[in-house]
Amino acid sequence: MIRFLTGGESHGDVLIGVIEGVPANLYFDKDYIDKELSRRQKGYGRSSRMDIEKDKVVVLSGINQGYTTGNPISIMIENRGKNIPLTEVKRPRPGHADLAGALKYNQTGARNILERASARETAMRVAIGGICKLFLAEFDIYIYSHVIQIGEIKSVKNYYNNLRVDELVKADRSSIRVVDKNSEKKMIDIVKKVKAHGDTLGGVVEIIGTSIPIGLGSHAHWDRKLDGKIAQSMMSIPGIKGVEFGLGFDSASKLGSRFHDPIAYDGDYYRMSNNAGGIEGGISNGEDIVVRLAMKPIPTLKKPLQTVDMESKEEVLAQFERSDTCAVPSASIVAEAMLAYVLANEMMIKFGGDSMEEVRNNYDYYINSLINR
Ligand code: EPS
Repeated sequence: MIRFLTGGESHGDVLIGVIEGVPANLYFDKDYIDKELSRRQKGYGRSSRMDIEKDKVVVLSGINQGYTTGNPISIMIENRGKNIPLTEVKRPRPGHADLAGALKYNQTGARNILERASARETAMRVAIGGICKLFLAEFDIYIYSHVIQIGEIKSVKNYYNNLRVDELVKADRSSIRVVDKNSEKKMIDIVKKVKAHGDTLGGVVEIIGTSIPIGLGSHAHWDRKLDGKIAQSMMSIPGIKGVEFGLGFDSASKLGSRFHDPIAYDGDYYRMSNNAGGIEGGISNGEDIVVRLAMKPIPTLKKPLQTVDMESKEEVLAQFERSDTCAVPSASIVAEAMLAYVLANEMMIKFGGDSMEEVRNNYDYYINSLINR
């Protein structure tokens, strides 16, 4: 089993991560992880904070001569944007953790809450997800993402419409992580317009995992279901309000005969469609895993909504702090990281071993055994 913890505040000195359970002898490609960090920092609509941060991972433990040792891996990312005066926030922003957090933790203001609730923490998740991606790549499992909607503008391409999986690499070349050029321009224009009005925007991202073996997760108990675990991890990303698998909410209006994916055989079992998004009964069925997330608009508004001053109890306008206009492209990278973590953990639950060689043997044995089933 792989588990991880993160620590750190948005404007504190560092972010810290500890990941435990990664087998020994996995090549730790630091450049790859740093590239993952820079992918998260891009994206049209981010705040000027992204010009300040140049996220890079520093390894503190668990790696020797470029390879994992099987010990807990401790890593750190330095915050450059830390020298700003951190005044107390008494006018909590609707949509943030500010008010509920301050009341729950018995604080007179929201500063200590928002410093941790900030999406800055997701930088560390991307670094940890990067380690998980390195592990998954050893089994040819890859994870992609792209933006399919910003505000009301929808991309003409998504997994179920006009998209080939090999086109997904194009998302990295787009500042808003959209594969279709026409939609890109419209999305950038709408973010620009909304920013000029002091407002914010959300959107929808699609995450796709490929070459997933049959049999991750389990139907046998509620807390072992793969879609349940992925959904929890996705909902933990700041700003995410909805998650769906495959055709998701659209499946509700389809006939069973039109929705379910017929089974075929060509030496291996496969599906003639993938409306289920690669998971049936809480178990991966060997098709691509397709997850979509709806992200709400960023709650920090230049034209703030009404709130209540926590001291005077007067109705006032919410505090404005430097923030993003739209962080949907970044959320897609964080979602890749979370999917990578859940899948790496599931791989270890099913094929677990203390070294990569042992995991590989267990994996190969299982894959070969499927041929006669
Ligand atoms: C965030 C506000 C902004 C974002 C930040 C998340 O930071 P600041 O308040 O310093 O301008 O840039 O995101 C990151 C720093 C990051 O690395 O993603 C917030 O309030 O959640």
